[in-house]
Amino acid sequence: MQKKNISVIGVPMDLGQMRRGVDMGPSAIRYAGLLERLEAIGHTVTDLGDIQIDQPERVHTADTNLRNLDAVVKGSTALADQVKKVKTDGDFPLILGGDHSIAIGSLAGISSSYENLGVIWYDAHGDLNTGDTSPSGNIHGMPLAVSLGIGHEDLVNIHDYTPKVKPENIVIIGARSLDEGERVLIKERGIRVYTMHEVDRMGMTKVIEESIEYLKGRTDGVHLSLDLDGLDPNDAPGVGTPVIGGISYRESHLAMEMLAEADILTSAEFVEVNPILDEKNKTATVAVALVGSLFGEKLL
Ligand code: Z70
Ligand code: MN
Ligand code: MN
Ligand code: MN
Repeated sequence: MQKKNISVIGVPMDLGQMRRGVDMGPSAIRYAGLLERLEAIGHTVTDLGDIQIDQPERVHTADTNLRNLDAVVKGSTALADQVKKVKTDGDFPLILGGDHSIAIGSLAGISSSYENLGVIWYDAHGDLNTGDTSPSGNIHGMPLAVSLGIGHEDLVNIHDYTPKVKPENIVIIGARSLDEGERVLIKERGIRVYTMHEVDRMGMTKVIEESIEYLKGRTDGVHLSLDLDGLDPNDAPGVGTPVIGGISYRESHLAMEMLAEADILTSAEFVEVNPILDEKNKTATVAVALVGSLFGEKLL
């Protein structure tokens, strides 16, 4: 793979859900050796530090079904500003969460650089809820819908344009927990989804081959949004919403290696690492190992 200028951005965001600790995700991932790992491959890495996110104790929930809405909008806008700067410099944004609501800001900052941004959403969940369909009011269950332009106007209009992605440019991999409203949206908009059924039936090799082929033909850049809960909780226990029956560590490595070989990614984020719920930083260590494979680390 071509050597890249990678800009690392941490987002200590925990306002998109209710478990404390996910705001320490960026620290845990750095502590697991992220920068050294990327530099050892030969990439040039700049750590831009963390985006400032309000503390939950100081946030007053607005009169809406979206928990911490205003503070999430504020943090997402700050992230979008930073990501856009990185894109303008021609560098590769590598964003560390934080809960998955950060994808709202990531995609707002990235997408204006493309006509047809592709998105790989690696996740146990669809994250396609709105304030109306959400069972929880948690914004981390909504970022993909928001990026499609579906949801609260303050979220969909960050950086003053919408939508950030088109439904036909999205591939979801690893889904095994979908709410009713999300199922409806997937069918209505024709979003391509490889649930765990397809992962088991086709094997990860075919899932990624098809995904790459599909996105290559229709997009001019691809963002990987990897929620660690896409992996099986045995391999990635430090997440707020574990769902059994997930993608294995080995399948995930294979997926990252195949994406590295195809060299189609233009940005990536790793989210939902929660060190409080983790076993000796295992999940952050898994995240860093996957980043290594994604950026061209080879066994031999
Ligand atoms: C559920 C909701 C979710 C992540 C859980 C869960 C969403 N569909 N997303 N964990 N990363 O509340 O909307
Ligand atoms: Mn915090
Ligand atoms: Mn998610
Ligand atoms: Mn998830």
